[in-house]
Amino acid sequence: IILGAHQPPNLFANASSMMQPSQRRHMSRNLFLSELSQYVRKLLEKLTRTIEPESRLLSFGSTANGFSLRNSDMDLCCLIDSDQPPLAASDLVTMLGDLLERETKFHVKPLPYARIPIIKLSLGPSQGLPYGIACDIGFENRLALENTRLLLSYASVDPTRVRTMVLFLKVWSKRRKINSPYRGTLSSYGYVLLVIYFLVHVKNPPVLPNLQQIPPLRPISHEDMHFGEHNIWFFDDIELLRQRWRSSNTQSVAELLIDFFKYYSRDFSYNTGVASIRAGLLKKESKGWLNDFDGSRYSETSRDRNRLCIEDPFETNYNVARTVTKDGLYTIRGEFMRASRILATRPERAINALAQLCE
Ligand code: 3AT
Ligand code: MG
Repeated sequence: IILGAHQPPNLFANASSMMQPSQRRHMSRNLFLSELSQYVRKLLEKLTRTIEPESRLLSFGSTANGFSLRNSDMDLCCLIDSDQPPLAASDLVTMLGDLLERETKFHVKPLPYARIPIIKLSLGPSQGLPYGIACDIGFENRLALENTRLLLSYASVDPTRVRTMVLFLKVWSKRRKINSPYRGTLSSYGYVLLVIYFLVHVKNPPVLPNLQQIPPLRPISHEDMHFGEHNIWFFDDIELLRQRWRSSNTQSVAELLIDFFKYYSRDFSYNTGVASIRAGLLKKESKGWLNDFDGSRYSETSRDRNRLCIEDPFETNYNVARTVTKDGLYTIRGEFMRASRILATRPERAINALAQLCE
C-alpha cells in the first residue's frame, strides 16, 4: 500500500509463525500495528539516508511509550550524527518532501518554515488499514525523545494502573472531542502529564515516585544531565526501581479514575496553579505565566496561552497547555464534571457508566 508497485518485505511472517492460533488472534492487531510502524520507520529512514547519509529516524510519542491507540499518529524524529555541518532543517524538509512524494504513496505536506520544521505524511483508510496512517517527521527534537523515555519509565513503574488510566483518558478525550490542540483544547501529551501529576503529587500516598527528584546512584557530569540549558536528568533504572518502590496506595484503576475526575473538576486551582510533574503545584505568578486580569499588561495571545498551565518536564519555560483557549478550558472542565457526575451516581453500574462516558 505504501510503495504502490513495490512489494514490501514479509516482515510479519516470523513473529506470527511462532504463535499458537489463539495467541495469533489475540495478538494480531497490536503486533501488526507495532510491526507496521517499524516497517514505515525503516522505509522512511532508508529514503532519508539517500539525502543525509548520517541520519537516523527514531520513534517518539505514543508509538514509543506504549500509550498508542489503533488510530494514533506516528511521531518520528530525524537525528543527524554527522561532524559536517548538516543541511538546514528547512532545506531537508523540502528535499525529503519531494523525494517522499515521488517514491511513496503518502500524501506529503512539507512545512519547512514552521516554528519546528516538519513533514506531515498521511495515507487514507484502505481495506488492510482501516485507520490509514498519519505520520509527522520532525528534526533534531531531542527533548521529545527524552520526554517519551520519561513517560515510558513512569508507565513501567506501575504498568497496569498507569497504562490503563492513560489509555482510558485518551479514548475518552478523543470521543468527547477535547483532544484537539488546533481547536483550542489539549494534546494527548498534555493529558498524560495531567495523569502523572495526579499520581505523583495529588494522590496521598502517591502511586508513583517523582523520577526527576530521585538522585543518581553515582555522580553524573553536568553535560550528561543537560541538553542545552535544559536539565534532562531522571532516574531511569526501572529494574532497580521496581525492586525498591512499593506504593502503599492500593486503589484500583476505577477508584483512581473517579478521584482523577473529581480533582480536575473542582480541586485543581486553574486560575493560579501550574501542574508540574517535576516540582508539584507551582504558581502561575512565579513562572510569569499570568493571565491578563487588568486588561493592559498582557496581550490577548498571552492571556489565552496561560488559561491552563502544565509545565513541560524538561523545557520548564514551556506551557504544554498553551493551546487551550478560554472556551476550550470551559469545555474540558465541563467534561471533567460530567465524568465525575456519571461515575459518582452510577458506581454500581460501572461498565455502563464507562461506556456512557465515552459516547
Ligand atoms: P496520540 O496517540 O498520537 O494521540 P501521543 O502520546 O503520541 O498521542 P502527541 O501526538 O500529542 O502524543 O505528542 C507526541 C509527542 O510529541 C509527545 C511529546 O514527546 C511531544 N509533544 C507533543 N506536544 C508537545 C508539547 N506541547 N510540548 C512538548 N512536547 C510535545
Ligand atoms: Mg502521537
